[in-house]
Amino acid sequence: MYTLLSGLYKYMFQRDEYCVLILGLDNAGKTTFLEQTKTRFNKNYKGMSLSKITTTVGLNIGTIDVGKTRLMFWDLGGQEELQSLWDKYYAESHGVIYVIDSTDEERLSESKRAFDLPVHP
Ligand SMILES: Nc1nc2c(ncn2[C@@H]2O[C@H](COP(=O)(O)OP(=O)(O)OP(=O)(O)O)[C@@H](O)[C@H]2O)c(=O)[nH]1
Ligand SMILES: [Mg+2]
Repeated sequence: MYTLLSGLYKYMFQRDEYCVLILGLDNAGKTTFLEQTKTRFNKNYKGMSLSKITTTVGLNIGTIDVGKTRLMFWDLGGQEELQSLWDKYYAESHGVIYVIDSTDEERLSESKRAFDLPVHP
């Protein structure tokens, strides 16, 4: 009976939660993407002015609900000295969004190198 009730409770009230990493070079547009996504999916969220976004040192966390699913985004800083921190988060994440500034051709190969960074489990 307990199993049945707890199963019903979970079905009714619990959301599936997934963590998604947002990675990419500094200035690629990760935090801007996250702000835009939050504004789009969270009805009452008054997005911050995009011009106020400054480079991320550390981590921004943003959450959106899509149906019964909750997505938690971890937006990490993309500066070179922060890239070594990316792999600390892989194990906890369910997916990765890799952001590339397609107009910044000069940094495309740098972006590829960062994407290929070795992962240390
Ligand atoms: N025109 C244009 N500018 C953008 C777009 N996305 C981001 N930007 C601008 O690019 C700059 C960097 O954006 P951020 O979102 O801070 O970049 P980031 O990837 O979070 O950078 P770090 O936090 O340093 O890793 C800002 O001046 C943004 O306004 C876009 O789609 N179009
Ligand atoms: Mg940022």
